[in-house]
Amino acid sequence: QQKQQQQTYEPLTESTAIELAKKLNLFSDQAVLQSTEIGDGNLNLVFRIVDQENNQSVIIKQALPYAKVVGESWPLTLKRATIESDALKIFKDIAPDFVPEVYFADEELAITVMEDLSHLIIARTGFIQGNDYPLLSAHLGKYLARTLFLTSDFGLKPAKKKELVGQFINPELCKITEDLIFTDPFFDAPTNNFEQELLKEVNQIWNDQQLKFQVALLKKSFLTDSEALLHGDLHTGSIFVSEEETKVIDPEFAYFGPIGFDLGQVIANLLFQAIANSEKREVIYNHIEVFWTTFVKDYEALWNSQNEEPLATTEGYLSFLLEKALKDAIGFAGCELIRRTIGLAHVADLDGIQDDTERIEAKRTTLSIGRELIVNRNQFTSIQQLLSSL
Ligand code: SR1
Ligand code: MG
Repeated sequence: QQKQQQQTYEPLTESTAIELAKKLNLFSDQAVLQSTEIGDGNLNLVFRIVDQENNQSVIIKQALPYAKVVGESWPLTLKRATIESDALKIFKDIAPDFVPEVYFADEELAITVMEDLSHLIIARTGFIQGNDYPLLSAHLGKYLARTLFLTSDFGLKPAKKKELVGQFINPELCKITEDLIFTDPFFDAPTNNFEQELLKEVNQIWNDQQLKFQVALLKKSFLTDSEALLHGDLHTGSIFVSEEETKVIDPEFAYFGPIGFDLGQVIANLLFQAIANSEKREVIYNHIEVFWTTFVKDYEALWNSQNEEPLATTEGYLSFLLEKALKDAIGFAGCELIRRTIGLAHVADLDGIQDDTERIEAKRTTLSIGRELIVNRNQFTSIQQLLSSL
């Protein structure tokens, strides 16, 4: 009976988070703990628990049974907490430098207790404050080469890959992406959110059959191509950084999908910075180029050294796949650019532009680049070609 009571789900408060930390023996019995709710995302509670005297701290992340960004009217599975902690553990094994450590997870309470990364800053926030993170792009290229190769049919034995595909069936979170990225922005859906000044451009999108046909193909790829275990929501709000370190957090949208999806989200979220600040364009384009070339170099090294697929040595196979990943990434990046401009969930890079005329102009540019990337993605054969077309 007592165990059952302890295990019943209830949203934590700052004080019950301290009680939980004590119950889990995360700190010494005598520790004086402070707790602050620091969650600024769309979905979860995040508590930072600190023992100042002993300079120790942990993060307790808890899923809410609804989407915080909308409210209790949008119920959401608690199972995403387990998807997230399981994905973090797998990614930590594969790419240890770029993933926080999980200390404890509980499915019933929907919590993950993990390493406190408060010495770092969320990459989107840091960029908006005018900072740059010279190693970020190479780190993300390395992280994705490892996670996307080592969880694919090239890096895993067939039975293990299929077992993991089953473990990471994530229908509710995938449905959010299917709706918010691939569907709603292309129709007059109630979830959409955009300034009236953009109505002309938005109507053009809703009536653009060529664009919608290409979005349908990208959505089909997202629905059906189980290539590797994706992070699933790899925007710059899911990345902690400093000048030396990069840590990828929040993989609650993880599932087996097309590798271009994670790659494209990184590209799009870097592009928001280049569009919002023309003086940063060269720096950001350089990040995108380094990101892609590092990904290709490291993926190629893994392909040549750790491949489980006998056909991998077939001439032209790797270059075909990498070219396909680039085209897919460009298309998915285009979808991310459009949905963050007119869909439900926006980005502070654009919304934070104070001057109305400048902000609307930046959003028009974003929509136009988004369309070009989606419709023309198959014409690009190199990242340099993409960047010089922008
Ligand atoms: C209702 S969730 C809205 C967005 O926040 C998440 O971080 C995902 O990007 C999702 O699309
Ligand atoms: Mg998130």
